[in-house]
Amino acid sequence: MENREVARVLRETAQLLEIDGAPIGRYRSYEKAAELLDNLSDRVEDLVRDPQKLMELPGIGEGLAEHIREILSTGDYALRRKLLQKYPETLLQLLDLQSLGPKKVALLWKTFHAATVEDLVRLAREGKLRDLAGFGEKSEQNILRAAETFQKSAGRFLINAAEETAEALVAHIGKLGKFIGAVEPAGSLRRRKETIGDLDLLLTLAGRRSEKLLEGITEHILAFPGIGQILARGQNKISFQLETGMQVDVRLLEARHRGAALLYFTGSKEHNVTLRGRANQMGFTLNEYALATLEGEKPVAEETEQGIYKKLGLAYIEPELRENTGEIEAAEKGKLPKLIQLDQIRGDLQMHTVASDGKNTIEEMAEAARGLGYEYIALTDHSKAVTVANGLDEKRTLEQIRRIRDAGRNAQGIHLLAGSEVDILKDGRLDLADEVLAQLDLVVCSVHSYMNLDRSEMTERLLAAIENPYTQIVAHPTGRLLLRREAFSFDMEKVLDAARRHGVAMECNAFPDRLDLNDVHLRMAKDRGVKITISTDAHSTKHLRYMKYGVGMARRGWLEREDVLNTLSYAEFLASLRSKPGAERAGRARRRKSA
Ligand code: DGT
Ligand code: CA
Ligand code: CA
Ligand code: ZN
Repeated sequence: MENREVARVLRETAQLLEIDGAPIGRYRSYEKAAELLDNLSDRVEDLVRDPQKLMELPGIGEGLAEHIREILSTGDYALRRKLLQKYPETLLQLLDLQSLGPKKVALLWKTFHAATVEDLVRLAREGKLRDLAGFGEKSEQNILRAAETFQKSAGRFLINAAEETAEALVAHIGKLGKFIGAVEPAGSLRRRKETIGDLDLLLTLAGRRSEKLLEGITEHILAFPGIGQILARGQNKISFQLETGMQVDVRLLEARHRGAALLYFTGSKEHNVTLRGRANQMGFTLNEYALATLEGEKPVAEETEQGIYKKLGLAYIEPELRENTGEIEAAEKGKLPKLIQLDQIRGDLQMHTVASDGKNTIEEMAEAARGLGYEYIALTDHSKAVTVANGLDEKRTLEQIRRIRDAGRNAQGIHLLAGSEVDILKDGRLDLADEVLAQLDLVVCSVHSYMNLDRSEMTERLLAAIENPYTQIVAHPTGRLLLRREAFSFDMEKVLDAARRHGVAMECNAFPDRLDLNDVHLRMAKDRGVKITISTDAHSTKHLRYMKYGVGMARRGWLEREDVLNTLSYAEFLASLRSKPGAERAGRARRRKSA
């Protein structure tokens, strides 16, 4: 069992105990143990072999060590099972909803026997939640929104989860070696959509299909570890569901159909429909096998996507653009954007260290970034308002600036910018004093609280932040958390116009559960001449690799190299940033350094 699976059992036990009205001391110890396991770098399964080792962990006594052993050997925990005889398992789902804790879930269960998200939606729509103690009309609305988000995201996955699974499958299928040509993802993953419904993999056979060959390939694919249920097993398609709930469609095709199949199964459906219409008007049919003449069905292009687009009088359209939002007209006129690429990124402008809620030091982040070939990074720990993330007050920020400057002097081949992710307070003021903001090389601002303000208040708040002369970048501007929390509501056009006027850049946050701004907003920003930064918001060195997801979103937003500030060289980047009060001094310091 993985640490996080053991942690999940412990956490659910804690939640069920709290619902059951157990004293706080009792359930807190399970919660703490779960947190500990989540953050542990050693595998608990290895630790458990030595009884002493487990108890050396802080907060793990004899009792908890015994519980962990039970979970590892049985896969579950007796107390959890016992509680689940008293309460339906779906209560645990309710706990995943934003704004619902165990106390409220317990009350809902006692009062209405509400146990499912559907129950909640019904009760909220009937206006029955507002009168409960501790609820109210506003929280009824919040619950309704959270429940609807939950229903909408059911069965969808974050792009990094989908991609990691796809990579594992591609590696597994690749072991078939000479029997196959290519194995490649299509569908929404290839289009780099922010969430993925199911995985579509295309397997191109090396030679002609034969019964025996297909049988062998199918056997091998279905031996992939973690398959829960086989849904279809045919000559052209194998479908299964993994234990994680993710569904996979593998299509088997001959090499000559590869281009047509890639085009068809990459989608989007809307892009395909328009393309097919165009083909028909030109006297062709287009399907997953070929572009062919209407009469005689003689293929005119089938092996490559490029060839098919060309025959249709179109420039090649990158998968990220295939959403039927003007790309076909642009391809016809030769007006497609030259999309930004991952290898054009020269720096990462938002990341956290151990100073706030990150896992690595300044030096470790710098070293990892250098390994990725970056020329510069900004270290941007949280400011003090974000107490849950151990945000830095003025004094600690000044210390952190000093530390970053020291590390920067010692770092070889990479420039370190002393930054901060400064909280935008409820009224739009920034969370650090001007004297400190003036000392920073980079001021990245963002909202982490009071996300339920009404539209006009939130707009004013963001406008105030943008008008603040110290603000240089607004990070994750809409606050959405994919599959969990909707974007907060504000007037995007007004905010983008203000950003443009004040020379403030907008972030495309590359962290896979944010991807914020999204494709639509990025395109709006580009059209208005607003500059974009793509940053990972890394909380550990391994998150620095999430840059590719941000670049994917930027490509979906039609962004080119010129639209993105962190494709610039260090000197050009500094020159393109909004110059803020205090920049003179910082500039002098930097010149001294490079002298
Ligand atoms: P997802 O899985 O919900 O994230 O989104 P997609 O785009 O991967 O959709 P999916 O898996 O249903 O289908 C993959 C591609 O196959 C889709 O983008 C276009 C193509 N496709 C599937 N069904 C149809 C269809 O009925 N008509 C057309 N034209 N294309 C289809
Ligand atoms: Ca799909
Ligand atoms: Ca599919
Ligand atoms: Zn943030």
